[in-house]
Amino acid sequence: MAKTKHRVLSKSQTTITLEPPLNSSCSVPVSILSSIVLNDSIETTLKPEKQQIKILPRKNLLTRSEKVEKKIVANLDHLFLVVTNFPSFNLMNSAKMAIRARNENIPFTVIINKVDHSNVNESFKKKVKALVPFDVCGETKDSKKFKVVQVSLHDDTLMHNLSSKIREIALTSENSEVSICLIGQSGVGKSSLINKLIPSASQKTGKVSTRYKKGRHTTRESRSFEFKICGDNKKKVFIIDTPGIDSFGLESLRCHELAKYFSEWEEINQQNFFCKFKDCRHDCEPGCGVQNFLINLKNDSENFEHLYRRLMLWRKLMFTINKKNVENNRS
Ligand SMILES: Nc1nc2c(ncn2[C@@H]2O[C@H](COP(=O)(O)OP(=O)(O)O)[C@@H](O)[C@H]2O)c(=O)[nH]1
Ligand SMILES: [Mg+2]
Ligand SMILES: [Zn+2]
Repeated sequence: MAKTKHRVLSKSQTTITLEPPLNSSCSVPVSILSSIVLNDSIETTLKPEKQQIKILPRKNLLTRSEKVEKKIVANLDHLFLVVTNFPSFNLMNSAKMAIRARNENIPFTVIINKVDHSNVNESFKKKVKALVPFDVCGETKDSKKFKVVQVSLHDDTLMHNLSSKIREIALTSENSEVSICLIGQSGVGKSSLINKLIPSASQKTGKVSTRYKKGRHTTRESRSFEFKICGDNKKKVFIIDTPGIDSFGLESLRCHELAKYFSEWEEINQQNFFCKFKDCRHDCEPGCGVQNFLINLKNDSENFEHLYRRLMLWRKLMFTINKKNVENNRS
């Protein structure tokens, strides 16, 4: 019995591309096709009279929810959360993507693209930092996982930095095959970046409407491309393009998912800044540990601002969850 492992390189509603391709006598049954997700590992077993196809267990799965949950991509080693301010930046939407990644234990890097554009200014870059967890104890192992990289399609040095980042992720990974997915609103430049990194990719790119500052959906199909890292041929790196996600939707978002993404509150509490209340809003409650910690940072403007923005984002997300709960209880 010959067993072969295949990687799903692309997937649409009706078609699928596998690497290595299926044996000519095999096909993927429609019943399985709908369960397959981009970057799945599929095992085929050729028996004399029939074929067997199964999806191997996933190490993680990125989903978004509208009315129903939609699976985007599986088995990621790293996520590039691509943001820019042309089209306009949507913090809540990006935060939702980051929360999902965090909860699936997928390390992510925020990629600020189009730094050549005047909208991508310092105040915008500060806003973006709210996506990156605050590092309570200095350079911890975890904090290294969440970084911000600035890039522009029109700047070779910055593009080189992005390639180096990919190389670093690949070389520090224990896996021989490393999958990195680009995710973000449409028009942020995901496909353009991939085309620049892997010229053979030739992904379609779109224009950002100046009037609405919104990107158009040009990438309808998700697709994975092999990225060659120089000097090391043992590692296989796959860079994955996804369609723009303008509404990530987290209808099913729960408080415990927020807790994992905002793990700094727990860390602050462990450093003796205990909140007195179990359900503290970290607002103006007397004796709130997070507020006390924040006050202690007053002379450190950069850290103060970062933590303050994280706090604001957390409150906004909590507010959304609580509002939803109240609405659900009413109906
Ligand atoms: N100014 C500028 N424009 C860019 C940059 N990267 C991409 N774009 C433009 O942004 C538009 C949308 O790009 P696209 O790759 O289709 O975005 P996607 O929807 O995220 O895949 C295209 O017109 C690109 O030329 C950049 O670094 N700077
Ligand atoms: Mg695209
Ligand atoms: Zn508190």
